[in-house]
Amino acid sequence: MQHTIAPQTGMPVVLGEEVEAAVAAGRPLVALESTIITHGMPWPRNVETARLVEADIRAAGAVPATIAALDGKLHVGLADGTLERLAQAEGVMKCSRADLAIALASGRPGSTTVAATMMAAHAAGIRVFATGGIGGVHRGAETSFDMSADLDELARTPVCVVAAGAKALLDLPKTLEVLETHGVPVIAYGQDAFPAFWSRDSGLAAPYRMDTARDIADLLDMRERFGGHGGVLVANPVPAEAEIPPAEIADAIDAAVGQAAREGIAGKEVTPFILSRIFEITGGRSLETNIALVRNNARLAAEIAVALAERVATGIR
Ligand code: PSU
Ligand code: MN
Repeated sequence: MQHTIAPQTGMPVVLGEEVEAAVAAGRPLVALESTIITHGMPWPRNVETARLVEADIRAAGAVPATIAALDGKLHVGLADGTLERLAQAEGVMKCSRADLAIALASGRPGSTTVAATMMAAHAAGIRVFATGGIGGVHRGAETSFDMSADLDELARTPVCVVAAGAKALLDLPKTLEVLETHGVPVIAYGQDAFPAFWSRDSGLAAPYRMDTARDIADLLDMRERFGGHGGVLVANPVPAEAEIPPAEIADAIDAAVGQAAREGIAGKEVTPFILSRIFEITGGRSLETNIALVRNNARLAAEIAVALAERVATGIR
């Protein structure tokens, strides 16, 4: 049985059965986005990856909550058949903050980006969210003004996003500057450098470094005590054996970004276009790296969620 809850936000949220039980029992939960399924990876690797990621989270002792807009409701926790239909469907709306109410009001199916997934996770009371990479400030943003709504959402919504940094197709120094301006703590996990999605090291130092999930849980608890301020970005480097070194991915990125500009790709089409071009140019290697890093992020997010639940259980606050 699924129930519609009435969260503070008033969003029409439906919790999946397993998610509802976990929320009620205070068990650790990890939110997952669905744009990576509908717009980030090709069928059938998209649904295979979504299932692996959910299994990784369960193996680490937490409950996965994949989020999507369906039939005018924001579903938090998808049954396996629903996940598969979403992964195969044509014409699914890519929903960031601007699109979510349009999908919900019209009843059209919509997948959620980092921004929209943060909104839904917060409405459902989920504090940790795993994804691949966040959207950021695009190269050439000084003329195009293309900055992902993910950055704004991190500024306002108190959810911890675990990502492999931001893609090197973005302008990473500007992305870090905007996060700092918006008061978003950026923590590199287990290293000093800010990771660059397919590569472990962007060449930029991360503002902070933490080495354990416990330390991150301590930070999240402290931040929540400030009263509902924005999110935290945990930047978890791709596992070494799956990384594509910066010099090897750089040409593919330049070619894809250049083609997007020449073809006049704009708005929400930019990120999916560039990702699929890089997939083609690298002969599919970028997808293998993407899958490895998402799974790695899911495992760390689950550890953080477990550490948070333990703090509540032992009364540390
Ligand atoms: N990273 C990926 N695949 C993706 C995305 C990121 O490897 O599909 C998606 C995420 O949902 C992210 C979104 O929130 O792209 C950012 O899009 P935009 O730049 O239009 O905000
Ligand atoms: Mn954009």
